Amino acid sequence: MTIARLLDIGAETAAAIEARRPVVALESTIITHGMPFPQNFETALKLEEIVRAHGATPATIAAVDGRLVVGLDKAGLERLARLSGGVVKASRRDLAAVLARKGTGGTTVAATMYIAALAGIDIFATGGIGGVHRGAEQTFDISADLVELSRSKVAVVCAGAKSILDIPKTLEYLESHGVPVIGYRCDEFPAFYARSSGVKLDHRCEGLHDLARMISLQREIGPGGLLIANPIPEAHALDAGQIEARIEEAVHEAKAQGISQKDVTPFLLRRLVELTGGRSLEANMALVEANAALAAQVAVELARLKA
Ligand code: PSU
Ligand code: MN
Repeated sequence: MTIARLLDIGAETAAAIEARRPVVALESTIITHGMPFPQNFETALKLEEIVRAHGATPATIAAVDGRLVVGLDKAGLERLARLSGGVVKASRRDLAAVLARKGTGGTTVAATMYIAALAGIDIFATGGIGGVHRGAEQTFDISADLVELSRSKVAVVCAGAKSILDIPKTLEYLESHGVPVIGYRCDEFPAFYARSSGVKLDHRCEGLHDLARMISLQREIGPGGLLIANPIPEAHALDAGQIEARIEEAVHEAKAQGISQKDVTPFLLRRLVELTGGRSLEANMALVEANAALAAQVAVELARLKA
């Protein structure tokens, strides 16, 4: 018996995987810990709609009642959205404990990548990945997302990492662990709310075909996946200086309140929404939608390459 016995793959997702049609995985910590209700539910539905509109099948992944579900239905998405904050944030190391108690939780980028790979899904869209936190030289706080990128053969489309993190250290870590980082039509790693971070990338890609070829070759080279950085659409980008000041404030508060470990990222995201009067939430929604659209287009191209 393989680990596949722990997966519940939705009928539509299973049919698409079986027929080698394009599928895009979506994470669920963004639903349970990344956005408030009801924007989290609206975004979850919108992402699925966008993936479909670009010719791929969406598969939102989560832990539900002790099962690893791949391809949540609308009722499942709504239930998770309403549980916002009141449910486990499940990274890879939490999966066994959550399943043992028949628990429910939003899966992080790390856990979602791992489950997507088990299900045979090659590409995954999210907003921002976890990374090396500011002050990591003291706290050692480095997201399991980075480790998983070096292990699971899944391409992750993100809008970079927000500067609640230490972006140069995050990129150093990915380099050490052999994870390719490709800028989609950009030369710098994007900073989530802003289109650039000042940190140069080694590889830039202009088109979908080129990107699909890189993903397909990285699948052969392995052992891990690949990170595609897609800057937030121009119209939704926030002023880098202004957001930076709010981030400093939120990071300072987290420290003062003794927020640590897995609570750090959700705390900072929540505080930023408050400190920016909702502007950070709006930007977050726009960039994750753009990532879903790009991931779906790349998935279509990848399926074509394989055929
Ligand atoms: N960054 C965001 N939104 C999010 C997250 C990160 O802008 O929702 C979530 C993702 O699920 C990511 C997780 O995998 O937080 C990283 O948490 P940590 O830093 O504790 O590894
Ligand atoms: Mn952490």
